[in-house]
Amino acid sequence: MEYVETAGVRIPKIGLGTWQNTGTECTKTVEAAIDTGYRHIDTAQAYDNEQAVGDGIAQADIDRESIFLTTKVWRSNLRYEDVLESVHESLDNLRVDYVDLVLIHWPHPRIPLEETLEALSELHDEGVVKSIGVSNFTRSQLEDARRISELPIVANQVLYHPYTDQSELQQYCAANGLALTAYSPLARGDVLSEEILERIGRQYDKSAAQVALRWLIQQEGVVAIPKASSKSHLEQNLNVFDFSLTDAEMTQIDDCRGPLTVQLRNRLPSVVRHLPI
Ligand code: 1BO
Repeated sequence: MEYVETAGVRIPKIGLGTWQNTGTECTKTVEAAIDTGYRHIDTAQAYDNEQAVGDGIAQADIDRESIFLTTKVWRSNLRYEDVLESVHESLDNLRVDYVDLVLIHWPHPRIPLEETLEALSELHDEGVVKSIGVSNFTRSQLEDARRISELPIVANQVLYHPYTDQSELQQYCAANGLALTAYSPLARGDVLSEEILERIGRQYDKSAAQVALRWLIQQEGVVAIPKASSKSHLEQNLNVFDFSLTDAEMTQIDDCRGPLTVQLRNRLPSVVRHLPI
């Protein structure tokens, strides 16, 4: 495993994304992922799967300290007291004494960041939150968070895959030593039949998915959290540290834009970001 190191925090470059994976299926996936070698698990209170994730961690043969565990506070819970309550509820759901990273899941246009960040800082002082970050923040929102926060903002988690352009945010994060975590790194399966990725993959005996993940983690500061449920996909997604893409291949993938439907779907986070709830 390789890591992104930021403000004294070591984040495994490949983690397990659990968005839209719930119940027993989620528990089995988390347990299988840990058995396969994953040491980074990503959940959120809004995913409605924290208990299932906690069960998976409990059932796996692993010490809690060996896992980098992230959860998120949903945007309707960003008032001071609500943050405290939400994180404590997450700890109960997950049945852990602390989480390694808590993210503000989406920015809220009407709740001051000062209030949310102060609550996160209190949770850090309490010892139940080891580090904090944000998700779905634009560069300017991220700059505000960094300016306001007493604690380092260690990561911004955003939609990022070969059909999105996050180059400006990636450069900003790299220049300032933050992790940029890519959710839906395989574009919900849309990149699996991308001809450019398949062609590059043939040179290395890798799948399109592995090339897409490699393209992400080969960029400075980038972490990817692909979702998978079968043992073979879990293994494949983790097996991306034994080859490197050339600069020319990285550029070819930078230039992929994908079908129009995917391009339109990629605009969703920026639309949702401005909704009050
Ligand atoms: C609405 C959830 C997006 C990924 O965390």
